[in-house]
Amino acid sequence: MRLQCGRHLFDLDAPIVMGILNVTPDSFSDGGRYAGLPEALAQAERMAGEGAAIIDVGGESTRPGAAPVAVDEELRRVIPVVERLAGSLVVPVSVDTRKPAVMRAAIAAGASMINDVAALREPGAIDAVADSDVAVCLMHMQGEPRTMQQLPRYGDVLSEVRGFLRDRVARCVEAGIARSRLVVDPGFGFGKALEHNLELLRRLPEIAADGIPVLAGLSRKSLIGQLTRRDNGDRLAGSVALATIAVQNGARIVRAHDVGPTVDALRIAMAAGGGRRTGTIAMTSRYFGTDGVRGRVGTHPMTVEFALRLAGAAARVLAPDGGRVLVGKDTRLSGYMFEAALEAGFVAAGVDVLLAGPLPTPGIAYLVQRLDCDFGAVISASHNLFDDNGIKFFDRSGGKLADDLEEAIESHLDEPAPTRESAALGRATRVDSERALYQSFCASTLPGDMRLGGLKLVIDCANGAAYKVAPRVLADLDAEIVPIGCSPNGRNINVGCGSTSPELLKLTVAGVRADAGIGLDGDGDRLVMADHLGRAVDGDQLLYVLAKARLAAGDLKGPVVGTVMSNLGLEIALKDLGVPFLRAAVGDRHVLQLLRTHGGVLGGEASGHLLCLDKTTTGDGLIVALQVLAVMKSTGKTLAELAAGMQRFPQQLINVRVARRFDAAREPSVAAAIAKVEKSLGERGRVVLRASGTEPLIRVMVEGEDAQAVGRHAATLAEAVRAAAPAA
Ligand code: 7PJ
Repeated sequence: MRLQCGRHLFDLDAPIVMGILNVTPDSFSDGGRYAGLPEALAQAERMAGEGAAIIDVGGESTRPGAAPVAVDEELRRVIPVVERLAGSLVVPVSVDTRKPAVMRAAIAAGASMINDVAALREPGAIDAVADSDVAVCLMHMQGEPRTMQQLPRYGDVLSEVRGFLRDRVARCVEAGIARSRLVVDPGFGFGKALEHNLELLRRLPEIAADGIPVLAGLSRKSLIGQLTRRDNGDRLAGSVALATIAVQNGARIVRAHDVGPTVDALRIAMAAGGGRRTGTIAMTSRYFGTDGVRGRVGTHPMTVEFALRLAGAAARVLAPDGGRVLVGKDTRLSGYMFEAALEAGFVAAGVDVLLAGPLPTPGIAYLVQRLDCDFGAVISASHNLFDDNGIKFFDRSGGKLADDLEEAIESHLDEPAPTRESAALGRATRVDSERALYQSFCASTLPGDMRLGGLKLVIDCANGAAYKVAPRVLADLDAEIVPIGCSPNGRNINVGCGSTSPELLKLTVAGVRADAGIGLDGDGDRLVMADHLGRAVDGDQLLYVLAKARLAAGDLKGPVVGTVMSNLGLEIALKDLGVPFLRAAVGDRHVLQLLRTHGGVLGGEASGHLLCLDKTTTGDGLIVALQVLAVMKSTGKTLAELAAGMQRFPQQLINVRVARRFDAAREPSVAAAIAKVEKSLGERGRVVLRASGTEPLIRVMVEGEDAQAVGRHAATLAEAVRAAAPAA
């Protein structure tokens, strides 16, 4: 679960702590100690040092009975502090305010989050934050601070609080605030009696189930006094206990005065609970996703400054005593910037840099090993448009970094990039001619001394990383080539061409009467092909063509591996050949895992991310295309003829948006509907229900021979899911 927080991006898989900085003269828990600018700065730095991931600055006391503060007074208290903190702290700054004018001024002063106890209900508050990239915390409160604790009453406190938060989230989303910017908070102590607070804490998982990160503010609150009879200055143990329980019940952000002890407690809770990062807790943002660091260029973490630190951190972990790194990229304009930043960071850390320039990601994976480098770095955002970019690393064998190495790199990311003394710096070299090593490797994956003379091929490189290598390899093998999508200008990667937009490829193949078309994506790991009639041949069909040919040649090992979304036609066609077929979860790493477990060599997804493990260790679009061309060449058949043995079944996918995620297939009514559809489809049809990993969506997929029946069944099941979904 991610939270966008200004230019920061939090991965909330592990909880984080928000440190409280009160700059009010009357704050109930720290009595105005941080009202002066120097005291406030020192306290913020202390909390960041103890592991606070956000600092929350508040200039209006909301303690029960407190009187409101005038706008000018609040601005005077808060804005100078925010300006200073935003300019000097590494962690983002949040501002605790209800006033639109303060929100606007805070954002202008560099705040990354607005924490509003009134959930943006003041007129103008939504507008004040909508047109920015700050995170927003929406809190529930009954009544007003002055009177709220007098006689709080609820029918069902959980439904009321949750209903309120859902409504506020919906209004924010309507106003254009992305869900990825929102946080919700039940507002402990805000118009709630002890029993309400305890029930909300117990039932926090039900609020967290909505999929918006939950913030819990329990630190030093009066419920601790009610339970322990201790006054304000003596509530540390109670606060830490409540923070731990909140996190175990699904809170992702804990607001705390005593940052150090809270961080310790959460670290232990996470380790004991067997969180993914055993023994550690991410007290700063986690940057590495499944595909390295990704994002919008110019927005954290895709900035030049971050790339420099990333290089420094990677060098510390992957080449601590100096060594050698290979850096490759695709064709995005921002590639120049990130390449230079990585080069500087590596050289400064004493690592020699080989700059490969534009080269497919699988080409870098190959050359890291071939050129005996300690690790590799690729600058690419794959099939995304040019204004995104990403950085990922390979280990010395060209494989993905192990989790513990990624975590070690992350742990250095808040440190400045190291600079060694001048005698110990690395050197940088451009390695243009080494590209030929990868080209010959690609050519060597063809059987014997096969060449491609006599084939006319359209090659579409998506204006991306393969634009030099792919046409060169094919032409050197004597194919007649018609290159398209081979004129990158920094902005046109994946625009109207390549494997994600195959229309141009299909039209061109038919138009120039080519034998086949090859469409790669921006970083060259995905492939779609077109037959001589200009019809697309997708990943499932290519997998079938390769499996059949390998079977005939006697070198098909293990099962073929697809995913739960692979077309039923592939399964049936392979069954007819007597080839075992297994389905992995969606995602190339799951396919790879299953192939390894069962000793298979062929696998992949309809999107064209295919693996031929007998030829190469990673998904390589060009190498897979060469394998298909080899089959065409050796059988003398057209791609259309080769693919004809597999009948694609009509598929219908419906995404059903639900109020919160649930296990749809377990609901008796849905299960009954599925059973009915499955019975009517028989052996020649399939139903898949999957919950989206990131959104409250249930994906309903039906496959069968008759497109109309498939559409009807899908609609019926979608309706059954909708009817069974928990109420909002
Ligand atoms: C909270 C808050 C809270 C959020 C305060 C105090 C009183 N913001 N601001 N949640 N409490 N989001 O710190 O005890 O619980 S002020």
